[in-house]
Amino acid sequence: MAILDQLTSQEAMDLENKYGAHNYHPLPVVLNKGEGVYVWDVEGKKYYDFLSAYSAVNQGHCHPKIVGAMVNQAKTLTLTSRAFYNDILGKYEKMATAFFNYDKLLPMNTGAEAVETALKICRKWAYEVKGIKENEAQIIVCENNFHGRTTTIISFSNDPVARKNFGPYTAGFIKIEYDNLKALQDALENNNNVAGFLVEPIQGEAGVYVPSEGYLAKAKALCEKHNVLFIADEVQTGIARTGRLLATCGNCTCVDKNCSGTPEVKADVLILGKALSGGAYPVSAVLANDSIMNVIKPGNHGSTFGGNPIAAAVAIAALEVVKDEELADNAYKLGELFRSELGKFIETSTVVNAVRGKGLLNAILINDTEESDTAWNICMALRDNGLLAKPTHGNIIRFAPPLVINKEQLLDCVTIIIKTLKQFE
Ligand code: IF1
Repeated sequence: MAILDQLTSQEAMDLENKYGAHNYHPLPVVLNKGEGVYVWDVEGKKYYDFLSAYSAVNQGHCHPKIVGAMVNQAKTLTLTSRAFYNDILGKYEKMATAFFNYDKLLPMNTGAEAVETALKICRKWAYEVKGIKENEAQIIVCENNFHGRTTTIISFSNDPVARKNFGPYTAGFIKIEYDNLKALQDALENNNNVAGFLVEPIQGEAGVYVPSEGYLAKAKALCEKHNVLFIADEVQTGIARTGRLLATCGNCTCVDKNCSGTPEVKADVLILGKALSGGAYPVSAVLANDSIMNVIKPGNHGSTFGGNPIAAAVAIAALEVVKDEELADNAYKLGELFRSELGKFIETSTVVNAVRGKGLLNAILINDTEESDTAWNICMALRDNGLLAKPTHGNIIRFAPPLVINKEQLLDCVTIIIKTLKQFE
């Protein structure tokens, strides 16, 4: 078999199982094409993509503007390293800092790298600006967080599968309950060594937990009161996914067109990834104002590919698509429709307990235990019915289509989802 011969699904899965590390348990479907809200498997079957690579493909698969920018840049200059300047990184940094209203951007590649970068910036700010004694800085995080898979990040995870046997763990983190302001207040009031509070505006992997109304704003206010950095991990919730440019925009109605940059909750440090590139290329970023970002000096931090020309070109195009196609507004309106339609079904369903989410980041709670395989079996049936989704923890199924989905396609997907759920009633 020549290496680039067309494979059957089974052949492709067998190759991955034999030659690839078993760090995933994918749904048994083998994709070889994507376009907008659709993906195709190697046998030519068409599916709605209701995962969007965990909210990386917000702009739709293979968006022509994004792919075009990537191809053009790839033909010109792919990588310089940061040993030299290039003619597109500054343009991207200028555009993105204006887009999100921050003074500066530190470019990285993956979401986890950006989270690690934010933690380093927070610690350095704590020692050099806040005046915490060196090596004493503490960063508050939430139970059931997901911020990536590096050793430091899993050090403050409470997911045993992500954490066990990867010790010794990085110190300097305090875990509190998510969506619990008293817990945050207690952690802040009794400890002058707190440097930052790292939080997901919606806990995606934990099961699309939307915090109480006002939680983020009050948490930010508590951080301000105690001179602690509010660090928003918008890797999954950002870039229009939740019906606003950022989840921390809250109820701000400027959407994309003329973002004033004064969201309901403006993070001191903003972490972006995934759809910052529209899923075409690894692009992540940390944004902050000068009073924070300027603690970083030459040699403190970096990455071979961080801010490379292709990443810069792709990110510019990806952000322009978000604005030009008003994806946040579309996500807001179609998210309302999605939850309303599923809500009607749930009223009489014995298999689904609830639907929750914001914009087009939603999840349904299956009426079974976390240990059951019902959610998995439902996703297998959804696959057979032409829609791809995957459970998060046990009995929760996340639904996150590309934000370019239109009303007709969304209602078609609602029909598929309800028809499939009825098979399990
Ligand atoms: C996998 C989960 C989602 C993230 C937030 C940082 C990162 C992620 C809020 C790190 C990444 C991805 C990782 C991917 C599956 C997916 C995921 F299931 F793992 F937890 F979305 F919920 N902050 N999330 O969601 O970004 O380094 O991956 O670029 O690891 O399987 P990354």
